[in-house]
Amino acid sequence: MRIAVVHGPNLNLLGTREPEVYGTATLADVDRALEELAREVGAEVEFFQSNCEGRILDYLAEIRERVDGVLINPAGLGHTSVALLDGLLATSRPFAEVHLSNPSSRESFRHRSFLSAAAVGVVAGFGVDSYLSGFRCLNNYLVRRSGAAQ
Ligand code: CA2
Repeated sequence: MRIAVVHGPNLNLLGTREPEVYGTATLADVDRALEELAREVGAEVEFFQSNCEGRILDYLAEIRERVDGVLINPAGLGHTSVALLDGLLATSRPFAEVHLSNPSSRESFRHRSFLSAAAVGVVAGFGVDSYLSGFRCLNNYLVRRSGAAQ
């Protein structure tokens, strides 16, 4: 399976600020851990981060043909963007939503996600482990689904 990992706005700052909320790992550390996990489970992975919503939408439109699923930390866009939901749906590929922190235990404006209802699953609150669990679960889901389709 080939999975695209998308990191939303400001996640490039990971490990540099607010370590009490988001931990000390950098985005490069997260990507390295995912690369290692992908090798372990025999999956392929590619990464994308942007602070610009339009660039994320363009990327989603571009990967449609080459990936089987999308793992996304939408960051703040998850709470605000119907366009991001539409972009994910337009890929016609299953996606999983992950968050480092648990948005449900934070400010009320973080409680709503435009993506969650359309996601295969959501993992939140476990720091880098949210990404790793989300990746493993999404890969298992895609493998099972491809077997069932044959
Ligand atoms: O917990 C998460 O992963 C979030 O998606 C992170 C978003 C936040 O808006 C969501 O509610 C939950 C914020 C991403 C910004 O990341 C930073 C990392 C380090 C320093 C500053 C921002």
